[in-house]
Order: sequence, then C-alpha cells, then structure tokens
Amino acid sequence: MMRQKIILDCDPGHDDAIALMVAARHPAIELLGVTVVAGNQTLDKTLPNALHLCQHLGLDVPVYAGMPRPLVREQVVAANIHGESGLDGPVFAPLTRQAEKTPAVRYLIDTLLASDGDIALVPVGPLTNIAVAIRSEPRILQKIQRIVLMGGAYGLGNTTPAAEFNIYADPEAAHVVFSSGVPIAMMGLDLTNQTACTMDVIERMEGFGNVGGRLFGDIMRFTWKTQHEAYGLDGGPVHDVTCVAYLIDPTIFTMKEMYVEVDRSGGPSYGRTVCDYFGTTGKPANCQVGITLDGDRFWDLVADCVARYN
Ligand SMILES: [Ca+2]
Repeated sequence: MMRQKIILDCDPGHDDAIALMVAARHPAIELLGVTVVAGNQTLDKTLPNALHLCQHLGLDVPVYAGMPRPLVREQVVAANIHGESGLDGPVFAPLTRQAEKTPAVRYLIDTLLASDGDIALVPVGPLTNIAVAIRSEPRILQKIQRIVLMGGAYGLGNTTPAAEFNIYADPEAAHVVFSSGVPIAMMGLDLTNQTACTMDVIERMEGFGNVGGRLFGDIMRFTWKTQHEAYGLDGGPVHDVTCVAYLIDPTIFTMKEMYVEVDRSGGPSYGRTVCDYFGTTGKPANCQVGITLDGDRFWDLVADCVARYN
C-alpha cells in the first residue's frame, strides 16, 4: 500500500491528541513529523503536550517547536475548552522526550523542498507555522501536495459568533494559506461538530484496555465535560481527527468546492472564513469544504487505530 506522507501541525489540545493517535498508527499514513504551534495554549504548553503524547504512546516521530505568537494580532488561547495546560485530563509521567533542535518552519521548508511533492500538510491549529514557511520560502508552494486543515466554518463560529478558533487565533496567517493556490480541504465546524464523542464512544475505546484506549478516555472525558458546559453538546467533537480521516478514506465525507476568503477587517467578523457556498462571487473555488460525514464509519476508523496501541 502506498502510504500518504503527512506532517501534522498541531497545538495539543485534546482533539489534536486523538488526531496524533490516529495518524501515528493507521497503515495508510506515514507520519513524517509533528510541528507544534501556539493555539489552544501558549507554545510553552502545547510543545510539552505534544512531547508527552509521543512519550506516553511510544511514538518515535520527531517533534519540532514552531511559532510562539500569531503574525499580527494579539495572542488568544482556548483555556475554556482545553484547560490551563492545554491538555487537562490525562496525567503523564515526567517528560524525558525533547523537541528537535531544528525550528518547525525550517523543518517544513527543508522537508518539502527535498520531497517529490508527495507530502500533505495537516494543520489542525492556527496557521502561523504554515504561513511563515510559505512567506519565507515560496518555492515550497510547488512542493506541497495539498493542505487538509481544521478551521473555519461556513456557518456559525465557536470563538466569536462569526469565527472559529483556529482561524480567529491568526486570521492573517490563514489568509496566506487560503490565498496560496495550494489545493486545500477545509474541515470547518459545520463538519467537525458532527464528531461529538459521546459517552458510548468513550466506553468503546476504553474497552480496548490498552494505553491508547485509556488515554482516549482520559482526554475525551475532560472534553465531554467542557463541551457540554460551553455549548450544551452531548460530547466533545474531535475536530482535528477529521483531517487525518479524510486523507485515509475520503469516501466517509461529502465535500463541496467553494471560494473561501478570510475576513481580516478587524470588525465583528474578524477571522471568519467567508465561504461562497452558492458561487455568488463568481470567483474560482480555492477549497474543498467539508459538509457531512458518515459517523459510524468515522468512529470505526478511529477505533481501528486506537486498538493498534499496546
Ligand atoms: Ca487543534
């Protein structure tokens, strides 16, 4: 089987953790590296969180420290959803794993330039690392196979009425990515909110009785609680996992081509992904936008990966 090469760019983050678990174990994915960005929490928290996850799960994938601040705006974090640590819930052993010495942006540029154009970028946090890599070395644009990102919405936001967190946390970086000309699949809230991880899903994963199932439970029981309190949902969506699942089996999803532009005007819609659902602008589509997914097949895919941990 030809494995899809990916670089996971993340800000763990509870759903980031599950995305990492899936990406690291599914036989259709070759996880080349993990680049970390500030997002759900500051980088001095998201970076150790990524290292803790790799150490705890026994993953030998290299981890790189990325951008600690957004490009232009002041920093915002999502402590209301992910807690003070950015990954509240699980308790980890003291950290011995270290990040690579190479900065994430350097790693992205060097890896892409040396590639055959067969690497997909999977950003599931604010798009700062990807934007800085693109602006620093535009030649990578021809080398990125595609970008499958979690962010935005054509409907309602979750951080402001208009904007989803990852895009709101760095709208200027998101603009660089959406206007890059690289093929993009956008998994926005309209789609990702269909992945609410209900208690029976949590119990199914815990039932494997392995390190993966236990970690899944520790993470998603915390998320279940915060999402229930913040949005009245029956479970915490695993937003970021949809990007990895889409690369593994796109037939689980329905997508729609749209022209998507990020609002950078600074008003009440700052950070909104303005999605031309009906093609009213006449501008050519720059994005495949996620619409629906088959929940049963999605959770079967996740379970297949969780079961692969010892
Ligand atoms: Ca994330």
